[in-house]
Amino acid sequence: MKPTLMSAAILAISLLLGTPSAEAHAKKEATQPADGAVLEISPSAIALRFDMPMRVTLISLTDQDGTAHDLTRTDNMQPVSEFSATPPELPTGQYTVQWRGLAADGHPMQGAFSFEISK
Ligand SMILES: [Cu+2]
Repeated sequence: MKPTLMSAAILAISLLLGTPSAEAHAKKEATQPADGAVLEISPSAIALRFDMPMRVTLISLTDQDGTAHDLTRTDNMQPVSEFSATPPELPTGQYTVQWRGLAADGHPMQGAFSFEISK
């Protein structure tokens, strides 16, 4: 086959097989605080940046005892590339943020990250 035909054939096959999941589309690009961060003060925001708009359907912040801390959202449940929510003043401890979302391409996504507040 000529190279162009070969490319076309490979493209057709990959379209038939579909896109490999999770890796190929929207992913969490960065978080605030960064995953594994050790902070000296309570963070002013809990934020996630995505490479395509994401409707965040659920986000939770829990401490080392499993106690949930309410986050105040500002996204109105709309798809956003930059999600941000405000936590209450948090005491020292270890925290985990868990989220679920629906990407603009229709794929459900989820993830988690952790940080610590240590004085
Ligand atoms: Cu996707």
